[in-house]
Amino acid sequence: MVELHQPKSSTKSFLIRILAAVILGIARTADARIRHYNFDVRYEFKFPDCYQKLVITVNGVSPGPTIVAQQGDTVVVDVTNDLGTENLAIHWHGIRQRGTPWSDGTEGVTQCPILPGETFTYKFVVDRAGTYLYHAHYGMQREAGLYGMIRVALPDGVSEPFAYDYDRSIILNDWYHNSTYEQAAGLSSIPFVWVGEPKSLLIHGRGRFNCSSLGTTSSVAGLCNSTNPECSPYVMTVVPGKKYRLRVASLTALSALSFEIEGHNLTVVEADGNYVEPFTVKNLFIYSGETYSVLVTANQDPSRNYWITTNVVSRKPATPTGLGVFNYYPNHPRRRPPTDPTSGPPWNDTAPRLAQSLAIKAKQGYIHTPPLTSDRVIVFLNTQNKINGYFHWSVNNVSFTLPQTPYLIALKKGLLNAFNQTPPPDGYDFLNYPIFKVANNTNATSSNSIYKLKFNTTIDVILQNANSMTPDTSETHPWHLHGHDFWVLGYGQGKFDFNNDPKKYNLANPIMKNTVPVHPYGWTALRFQSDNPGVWSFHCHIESHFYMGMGVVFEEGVEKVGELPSSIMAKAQKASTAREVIGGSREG
Ligand SMILES: *[C@@H]1O[C@H](CO)[C@@H](O)[C@H](O)[C@H]1NC(C)=O
Ligand SMILES: *[C@@H]1O[C@H](CO)[C@@H](O)[C@H](O)[C@H]1NC(C)=O
Ligand SMILES: *[C@@H]1O[C@H](CO)[C@@H](O)[C@H](O)[C@H]1NC(C)=O
Ligand SMILES: *[C@@H]1O[C@H](CO)[C@@H](O)[C@H](O)[C@H]1NC(C)=O
Ligand SMILES: *[C@@H]1O[C@H](CO)[C@@H](O)[C@H](O)[C@H]1NC(C)=O
Ligand SMILES: *[C@@H]1O[C@H](CO)[C@@H](O)[C@H](O)[C@H]1NC(C)=O
Ligand SMILES: *[C@@H]1O[C@H](CO)[C@@H](O)[C@H](O)[C@H]1NC(C)=O
Ligand SMILES: *[C@@H]1O[C@H](CO)[C@@H](O)[C@H](O)[C@H]1NC(C)=O
Ligand SMILES: *[C@@H]1O[C@H](CO)[C@@H](O)[C@H](O)[C@H]1NC(C)=O
Ligand SMILES: [Cu+2]
Repeated sequence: MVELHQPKSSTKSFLIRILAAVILGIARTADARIRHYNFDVRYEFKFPDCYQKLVITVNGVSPGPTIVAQQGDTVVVDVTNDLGTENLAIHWHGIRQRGTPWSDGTEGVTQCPILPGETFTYKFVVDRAGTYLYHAHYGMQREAGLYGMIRVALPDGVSEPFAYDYDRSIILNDWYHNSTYEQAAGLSSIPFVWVGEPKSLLIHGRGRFNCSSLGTTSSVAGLCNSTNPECSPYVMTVVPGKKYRLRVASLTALSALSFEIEGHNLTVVEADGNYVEPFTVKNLFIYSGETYSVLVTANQDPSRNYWITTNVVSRKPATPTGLGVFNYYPNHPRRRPPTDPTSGPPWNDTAPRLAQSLAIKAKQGYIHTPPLTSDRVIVFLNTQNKINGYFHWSVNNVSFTLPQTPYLIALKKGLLNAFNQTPPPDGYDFLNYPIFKVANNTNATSSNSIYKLKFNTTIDVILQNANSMTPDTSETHPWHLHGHDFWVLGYGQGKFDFNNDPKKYNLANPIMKNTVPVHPYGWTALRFQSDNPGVWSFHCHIESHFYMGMGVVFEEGVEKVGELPSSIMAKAQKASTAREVIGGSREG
């Protein structure tokens, strides 16, 4: 195959290239492999930040093993729930699941949970090279440590539009010491107990909590042990002069982060699996659910090490800087950099974060232009509310709750009683809603109703931010769409202007992403094609916000979805279905 890439005659080169592309295309299909993984998911005592906690591991580790595949491969993951007393579901974040909507891993939306002791098989095609993630999508389980990376390589003979010597990956996270159960209980209590700021920031599963701050008792008992090797800092060893592609992802529960490698610039080349027109930053702002590739060259004084740091932005930080070591070979990996680590940019300065969002454009030569007009515009105003005295987040005054029966099953089987059939509102009275004022619309409604989209139409979504119930507070919310990439048409400050802002949309080279921030007191405009039959969640990727109702669900072309695998149905349902099949009253 490789010889075909070097046409002998330049006059014929064009035709040969086309021929080569065709043959390679066929070869690729023929070469597509099955990548089989077994995931054993269980609780284990770990010390990610030196403090002992029950952590959900995959095959003994957190972050879990990286799934490595090539474009066009089929990934098969047999997930065994060994959590003992807890349900489970795993979402493959950024994988569009075309033709396999039941493998999206969103409990309550596309499947029933995997029960303790069960093994569930996820099977899907990775149809595009790039950097993706996986993580738990049941309750607030992701926060307990079930997350990892998916790296999809280009087909043989195709290369990236940028050069590098080595490929490295890290996932950033924030870390709590309370269990997800304590947090969930606090969030759904009167009085409300907020989860608070994280205890530490992890760089690829490693952080450092100050054990001394707990007094001596816990150290003596070994519950907080600063010499535990599990919490020694993450080290990235580099060879002087070499260029690295660093895939950086964030799966924080709460925090927006600034990521830096001391003294080194970062050139952004990929975002959520899409090529970016390269631009250079000193610090990369990254929100939960996003992935980036940055290029970094080890071109500084090689006689020392440098800090890798993460810092909280957008919320007033109460968490120490996350630390790793950028280790120039042959310095000792544990050699402390001679400088003090940065505490990051001012947490409350939105301008550079908005500027970075605006700087992310699709790379020339890799632009998928969006349809120039849309068929439907949905405005999502996010507000904080109270419902019967409980704190919630709402979208257009509706706080999302999951139904008992997953939507995909309910819709395919015509179970009209499974969820509220009244569609939620397409907008809000944005002219009259005071986005800069403390939210006073107490008593929103809770609902599990969904947005039904006409199949294969162009949908615009305007995310509108507002003040929460706390004075002078508007948070950054990273919104993640399942089943799709969307075009990012624009960002703005203040209230979206229906008459003028659409004229400023970037229709020439918008980046496509699956996760995007809506900045404080700002708006973000997205466009996507409802061309993937299934039921797809669209929600804030902050774990506690989603838990408190900050999300919606889209249905599109569900009638085109093939027969559902019985594995996505609950044991009880399976049993009753089996009984009915025996009785001849329902198809399997
Ligand atoms: C969690 O831990 C903190 C101590 O760091 C505590 O103040 C908070 O109330 C706890 N509870 C919940 C439900 O988050
Ligand atoms: C750790 O906590 C102790 C006790 O509160 C304090 O004296 C010390 O300065 C802290 N260390 C760091 C690195 O913050
Ligand atoms: C702390 O961890 C070190 C290294 O694993 C171990 O040798 C030591 O016994 C631990 N200390 C306590 C109090 O458990
Ligand atoms: C980083 O980029 C800035 C702005 O382009 C430039 O001034 C600076 O010299 C660069 N630093 C390094 C270490 O390359
Ligand atoms: C950030 O907060 C500080 C006080 O903590 C204030 O002095 C500063 O003006 C604020 N900056 C912005 C951009 O709001
Ligand atoms: C909100 O609900 C609470 C409790 O259900 C009720 O007491 C209160 O009057 C309601 N407030 C408004 C503004 O409807
Ligand atoms: C609540 O908001 C409405 C506008 O939506 C406004 O008319 C009213 O004065 C506000 N009430 C309070 C107590 O702020
Ligand atoms: C939100 O819903 C509640 C309860 O149905 C209602 O009282 C309130 O007026 C609604 N607020 C807005 C801004 O539509
Ligand atoms: C969606 O519509 C476009 C243009 O109208 C068409 O090319 C495409 O095949 C359609 N896709 C599906 C999945 O029906
Ligand atoms: Cu949010």
